[in-house]
Amino acid sequence: MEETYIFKVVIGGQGAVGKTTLLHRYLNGTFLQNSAMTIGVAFHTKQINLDSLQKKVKIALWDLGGQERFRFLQANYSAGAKAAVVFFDMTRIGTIMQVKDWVKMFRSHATEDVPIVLGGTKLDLVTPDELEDINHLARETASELDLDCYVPTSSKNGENVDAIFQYITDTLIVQSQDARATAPEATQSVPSS
Ligand SMILES: Nc1nc2c(ncn2[C@@H]2O[C@H](COP(=O)(O)OP(=O)(O)OP(=O)(O)O)[C@@H](O)[C@H]2O)c(=O)[nH]1
Ligand SMILES: [Mg+2]
Repeated sequence: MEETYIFKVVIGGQGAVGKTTLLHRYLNGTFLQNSAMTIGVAFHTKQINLDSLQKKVKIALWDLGGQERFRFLQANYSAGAKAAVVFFDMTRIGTIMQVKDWVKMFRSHATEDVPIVLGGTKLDLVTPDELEDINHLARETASELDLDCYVPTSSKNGENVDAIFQYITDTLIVQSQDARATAPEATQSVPSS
């Protein structure tokens, strides 16, 4: 019988770093040239069929508006998340300074051990020289904050966009299977007809 897994994934990061544009690329496969600021929060779902495992994964993606004024919503909407991605803008390196606050918020409102990916955006706009320094700082940040991994992305050409969600899906499937092995009633999967 085919099983369906449902996972909530929250997307954070300072305003205008490119969260909505990245989700648009992931969901529609195109670059959104002039994305409007997200007012509050936006919600999307994506279904992935894992034919080889006879499983379906539905990810509920919560795109959190990054502007300071939505801070009160960001925490509320993080509850129950099974994974998170925090983005910074590789062309505005200062945006990496806010990553720590997002991580802290996700760990206190989702779970302490929620898997968190650090994502860099706008890779298409940085030179190879700049990239070296940016990658160095990003890896340092990921290690200091004990994040799962760092992935530089471009929503313009699609580089590494799918890779982020592939990582998350793989991680959550493995976690669910581990959870089922030790406590069958704690699994996140629901049977489908
Ligand atoms: N060249 C380039 N531009 C990008 C990329 N990602 C995002 N942008 C641009 O960056 C701007 C901001 O992107 P958004 O996706 O709206 O940013 P956001 O993080 O959702 O912002 P908030 O909703 O305010 O939190 C838009 O003009 C995008 O076109 C990218 O990978 N490459
Ligand atoms: Mg947005």
